Amino acid sequence: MSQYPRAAFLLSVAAPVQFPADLGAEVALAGRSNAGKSSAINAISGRKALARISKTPGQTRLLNYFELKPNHRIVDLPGYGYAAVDPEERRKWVPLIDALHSRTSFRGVMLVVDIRRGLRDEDLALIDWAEPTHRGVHVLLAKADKLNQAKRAKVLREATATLGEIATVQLFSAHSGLGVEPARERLAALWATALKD
Ligand SMILES: Nc1nc2c(ncn2[C@@H]2O[C@H](COP(=O)(O)OP(=O)(O)OP(=O)(O)O)[C@@H](O)[C@H]2O)c(=O)[nH]1
Ligand SMILES: [Mg+2]
Repeated sequence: MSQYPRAAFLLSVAAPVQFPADLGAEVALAGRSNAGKSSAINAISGRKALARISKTPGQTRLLNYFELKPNHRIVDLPGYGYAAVDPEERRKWVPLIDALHSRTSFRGVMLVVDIRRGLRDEDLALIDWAEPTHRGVHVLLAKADKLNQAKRAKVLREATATLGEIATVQLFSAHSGLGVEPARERLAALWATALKD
């Protein structure tokens, strides 16, 4: 059953003036290109075709907002680390990311990491940007179906040790459904996080 039967695409943001009203709560889905961000949005919302899924890395170029229920949004960020992205395009993202960062409704980040790559410096840099003492950060070790149980458990252990207190982490697979329910619970908790000063 769909967890968010009223989930809908809200708008794409290509310039700072286009953001939705800064009301309610929003959580950003971030991660490397091709990590599985759009697939995670679909799995968590329970709506198969809500966010676009690409076979070509770097397809999500804009900030795509989805409203899962009134005043509760998720925003699909452009994936980082994809070398073929034109530098001009990259320059357009910076003001968008800065504008997102200053929004009161921006409560937390779900960081999607391909479990076969594990946490890298670029992911830790993203967590820093999110200011984890100020906002909640939750890591999805995505595409967990690609590894056997022992390997999954090892990556989870290592990520848990690396993250310590700065973020929570779990196994996730949009394809098998592993971890979807816990991810929904974390999303609800992130939305509920009051901004700490
Ligand atoms: N095996 C497996 N493949 C997955 C899973 N989630 C996503 N994929 C595949 O990984 C590829 C990228 O998925 P997307 O959800 O488009 O990834 P993304 O992070 O949104 O990519 P960009 O928007 O291009 O940065 C697609 O071919 C998906 O089918 C999963 O849980 N298991
Ligand atoms: Mg995407």
